Amino acid sequence: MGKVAFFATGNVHKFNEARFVFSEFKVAVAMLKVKTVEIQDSDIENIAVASALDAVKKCSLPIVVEDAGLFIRALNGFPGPYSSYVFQTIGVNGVLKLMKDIDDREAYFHSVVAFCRPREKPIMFHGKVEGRIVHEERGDEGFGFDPIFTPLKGGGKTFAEMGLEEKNRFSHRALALRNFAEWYIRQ
Ligand code: ITT
Repeated sequence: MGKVAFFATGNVHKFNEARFVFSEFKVAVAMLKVKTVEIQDSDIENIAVASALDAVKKCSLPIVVEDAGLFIRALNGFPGPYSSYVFQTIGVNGVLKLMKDIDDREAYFHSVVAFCRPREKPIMFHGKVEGRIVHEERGDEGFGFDPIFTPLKGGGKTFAEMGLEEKNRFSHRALALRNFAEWYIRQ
C-alpha cells in the first residue's frame, strides 16, 4: 500500500500544490484544517516547529506543516516571517509602494516543511527560490505575493501567471516538499 501524509494547513492553494508534489512520489495526502498556533518569530523554522508540535498535540497523528515567507533584499528581508500578517494588512500593493523608488528588486521565497510524529521531535526540510519583485501585479493564479514575484528561471512570468504545475517546477514549497517526500517514502 502507498503512503499517506496528513498536511495541516488552512490554505487550500498550499494543499493543492502539495497534492501535486506528493503524487509524483505516489504519496496520498489529506488536508487537516486544524487551526494551529502561528507564533511570531524572526525565524520561519521556529514558526514551523511550533505549529507542527501544536498540530500533533491536537490530532495525535504524524503531521506535515509548512511555513513560508517572502524575503526582499532591499528591505533587509522584510516581510520574511511576517509575510502572512503583511499580506493581510498592507497587501501586495503596500509592498509595491514600499519598493516604489528601489532599483534592487532581488527577493526570495523560503519554505520550511516540518514533519512530526507524536512524542518525537519535528524534522525539517527546506526549499528556496530566488527571483525578483516586479513593478506591477501580473496574473490571477496562485495566492499571496504570487502576482509580484518572478522566479529567476521562470522566463519572466510571475508565479500568478503560471499554472500550478508550472509554479511547482520552481517554487520554494515544491522544493521543500520534494526533499521531504524523498525522505518520507524511505521510512
Ligand atoms: P497555513 O495555514 O499553512 O499557515 P498561511 O496562508 O498562513 O497558511 P504561511 O503562514 O506559510 O501560510 O505563509 C505566509 C504568507 O506568505 C502567506 O500568507 C502568503 O502571503 C505568503 N506566501 C507564502 N508562500 C507563498 C507562495 O507560494 N506564493 C505567494 N505568497 C506566498
